[in-house]
Amino acid sequence: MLDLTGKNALVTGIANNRSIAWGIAQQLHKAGATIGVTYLPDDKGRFEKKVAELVEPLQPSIFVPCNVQDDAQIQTAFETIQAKWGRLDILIHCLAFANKEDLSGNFVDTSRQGFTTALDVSTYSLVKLCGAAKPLMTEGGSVVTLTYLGGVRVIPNYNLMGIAKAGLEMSVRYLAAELGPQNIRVNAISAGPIRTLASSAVGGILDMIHHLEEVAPLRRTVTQTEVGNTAAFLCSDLSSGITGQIIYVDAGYEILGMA
Ligand code: 0WE
Repeated sequence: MLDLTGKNALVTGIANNRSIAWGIAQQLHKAGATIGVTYLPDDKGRFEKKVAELVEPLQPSIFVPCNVQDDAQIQTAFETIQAKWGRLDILIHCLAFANKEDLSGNFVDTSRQGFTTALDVSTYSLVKLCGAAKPLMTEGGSVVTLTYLGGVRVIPNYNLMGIAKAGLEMSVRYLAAELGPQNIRVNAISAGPIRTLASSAVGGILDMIHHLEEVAPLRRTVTQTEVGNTAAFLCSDLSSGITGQIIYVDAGYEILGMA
């Protein structure tokens, strides 16, 4: 049975009710986990209010700001976890950002600043959060991050994010190898395209989704709940032998050669 009772789970990357991170948080909660949530703070606190209202039904015992570009915020967030929970079991990493101009046009035009920012937020943040989580995962743990096929194959316009995801997937393997002896497992879910705040800002996402509905083996896209259920599996003892893996939750699209 999938049972996460008694486990403390920190979920990053909830922006609104379409966020994949929100789908994951709900499924972890359903399986009995205690939920902690981080949010990206902004000047007016609008984001904080919105996310707080959304996650209220899960009664998160931790709700902390965490801009992963700021080491001090990461440190403070994990001090809160240490103080409130003492132990962390599950870390969900659902963070990515690239400047909009770097998600279209020519990849060769990517700026140094844009490259640095995208890899800082989307790739380095996993390494940094794992480093902060490690001392708190005293009874082992499970780390799950989100990736995309554009980190393995060339997908039009994914451009810089593809490089960030390739780095993220390789980070999963190095982290899994290094943290394995402490029984901390590290895996990624490669989700098919889903309409979210991030993807909706991308031109042509609807055409991509319609194409997928025609060619993917399951003839449909996947839902936040399906990604959430796979995350719950990866966080549970049902997956105790799995680490360092990239699991595709993409209605089968990845297997195709002429799609
Ligand atoms: O990883 C992603 C989205 C990542 C993302 C999206 C944005 C849009 C708005 C990162 N940074 C930003 N920055 C913004 O300003 N996906 C897997 C969704 C996605 O994004 C694409 C896709 C798909 C699918 C971009 C181009 C082509 C396909």
